[in-house]
Amino acid sequence: MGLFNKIKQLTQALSRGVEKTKRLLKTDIRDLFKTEGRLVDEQFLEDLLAVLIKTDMGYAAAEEIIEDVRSQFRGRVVQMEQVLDVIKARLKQQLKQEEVPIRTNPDGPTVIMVVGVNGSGKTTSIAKLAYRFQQEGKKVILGAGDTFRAAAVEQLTIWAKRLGVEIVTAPMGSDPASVAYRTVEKAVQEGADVCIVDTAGRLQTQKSLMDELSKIHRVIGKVLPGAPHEVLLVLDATTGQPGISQAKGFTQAVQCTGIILAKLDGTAKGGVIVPIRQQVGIPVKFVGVGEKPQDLEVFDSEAFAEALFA
Ligand SMILES: Nc1nc2c(ncn2[C@@H]2O[C@H](COP(=O)(O)OP(=O)(O)O)[C@@H](O)[C@H]2O)c(=O)[nH]1
Ligand SMILES: [Mg+2]
Repeated sequence: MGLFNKIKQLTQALSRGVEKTKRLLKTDIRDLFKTEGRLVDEQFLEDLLAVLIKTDMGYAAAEEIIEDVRSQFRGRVVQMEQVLDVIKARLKQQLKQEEVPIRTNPDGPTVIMVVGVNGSGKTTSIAKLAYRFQQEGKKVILGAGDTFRAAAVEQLTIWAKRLGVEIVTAPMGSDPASVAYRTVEKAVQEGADVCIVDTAGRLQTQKSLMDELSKIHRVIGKVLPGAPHEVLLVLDATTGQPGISQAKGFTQAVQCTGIILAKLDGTAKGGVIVPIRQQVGIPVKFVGVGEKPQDLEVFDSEAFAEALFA
């Protein structure tokens, strides 16, 4: 597939996820224009800045875009499309990242550990990942490492049954590191391709719970040197800007390798992906766009910027 078609396909896939953010941008920006175009004056730039900030992209990024619009169009009458093109071009640069969906292990199971605060979408994202790997013909094993709540084990067990994948569980209250250990061990023994370990939700400020994550990480590495190959941090897009400090805290405490931005479909604050990209030093690998196993899309910076204005 050519690059153009690939971006087009990714754009279509992402567009339902950014529906709410897109609607906000479209309606509010359109309101700034008349059919005969619009004079780009300071008032216009100020109003445009306010619209951009509403998406939670942050002041710095919005100001950068406004500078582009100012330097290109100030004092001229322009059409909306011209302005949107300038916004898109800058957004693409702001979001740019290496294309690395998932780092796989060529000599054995790829181990993925999933972390984040309570309710961010970890367990659901694991089901989505499992579904995605299954579609690729891969054998998946899940580890119910959230031993904190009985309901959490149950939830993942239901997903495992529905998807037809194996799951390793332990009674509530048991050591999550031992669940992780047994999951990876089983994956190695059974020649599974992918093994995904769930963890209980926690705050980046809870030192002992963050230490527990490091322990799980270490234990996984003992069963399989080099593992985990990915530590995915699940962020809730509806949290908006406060999610940034969460992400920073998590990446400092455990070595996260990528972000899944869940619940993008539920918010008009999809612009939050900009400060996430710029301030948290790890790539956004996937975005969650619904509650079903199919509702996980690969993040692509070009496609994302296109989808916002499609
Ligand atoms: N709309 C929407 N809901 C989601 C998405 N991801 C998760 N959820 C919902 O968010 C809630 C919490 O998800 P869960 O996976 O249990 O979070 P966890 O506590 O981090 O494991 C559930 O009701 C999920 O169905 C998403 O991408 N979009
Ligand atoms: Mg959970």
